[in-house]
Amino acid sequence: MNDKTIDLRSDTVTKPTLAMRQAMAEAEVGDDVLGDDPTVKALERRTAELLGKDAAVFVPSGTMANQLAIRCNTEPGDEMLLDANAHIYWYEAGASAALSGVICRTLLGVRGIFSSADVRAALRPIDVHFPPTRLLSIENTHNRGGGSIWPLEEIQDVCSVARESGIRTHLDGARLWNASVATGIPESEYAKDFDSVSVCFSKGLGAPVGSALVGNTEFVESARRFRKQFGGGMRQAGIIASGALYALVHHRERLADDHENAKRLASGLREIPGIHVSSDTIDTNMVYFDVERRSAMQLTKLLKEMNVLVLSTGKHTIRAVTSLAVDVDDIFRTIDIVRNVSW
Ligand code: TLP
Repeated sequence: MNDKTIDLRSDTVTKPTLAMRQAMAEAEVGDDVLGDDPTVKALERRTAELLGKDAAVFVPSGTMANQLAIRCNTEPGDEMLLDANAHIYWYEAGASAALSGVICRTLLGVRGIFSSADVRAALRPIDVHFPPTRLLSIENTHNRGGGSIWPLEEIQDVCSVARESGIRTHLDGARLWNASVATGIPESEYAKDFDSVSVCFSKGLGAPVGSALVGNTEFVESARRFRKQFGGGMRQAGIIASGALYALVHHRERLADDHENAKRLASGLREIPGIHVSSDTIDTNMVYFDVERRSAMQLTKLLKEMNVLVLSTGKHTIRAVTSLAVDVDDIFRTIDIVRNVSW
């Protein structure tokens, strides 16, 4: 038996390559809280350029980038509009309430994508009873939406409704790189309509640690203050920023391979009786599927015994994510193993 573990739990499981480790070992560093780390500065400059914004701030995680954006764009008691399946709503441990005192109002999107009509419908008159709606957040690609990509026109529409209504806008772009590689639309084009954008280096790009928050100069200055307040000021962070910079330069284009592998996996799974792939289209690197005969927990356990790791995300739903941790052979092996254990 081939005993390599195939890890499809997330694209966060990727490990730094030898060349990336080399770059990290050689990174020039300084005290970043004091503004002295040249590698962090280089990463921030490059990220801001790619996103077409004035500035960027390097942070330890995507969660911190999103939460800083919420803190900077709102005041306690404000309301934020976001999709009911947004990462910020599901997976950030209630941080928007705990750290920013913000109440979430959810919109029911399709695969994470809602419309400008949904935003309009959520708007209320200014009234002493209502929490002021101050922020609109979207996620692109959308994780629980199945790695779905927001159409650019929809983004422009929802952002223009927000702007007309004096609502600020944030993009959770943890996997914006995937959207750009899949559509050929540059990250800067996707980012254009937003006041703030978070991006991650530690997902499909394969860096061990790190995310960034981008926006205009004033916004990023305020994010730096809150980063310190949230405990995210790092010292010789150039070591990890160097891995992120390496990933940005060398691993963006190869995300297309992950997208091909996700399509391969979905089409193999579709052939298996009792397995239903949640969506007809696989936009990027995620495959969600439902299992008929067993609970998702049971199947996850059986697959683990066969060295295939996936995540159960619902009673009968499983998520498999492709990344540089898996190759084509792993995908075909996974399909065979699922076929053998799912019945
Ligand atoms: N997502 C993780 C888990 O938290 C679910 C994963 O394995 O997919 N935005 C989006 C859209 C994300 O998917 C994630 C991570 C984050 C933000 C947060 O990033 P980190 O984990 O760096 O805090």
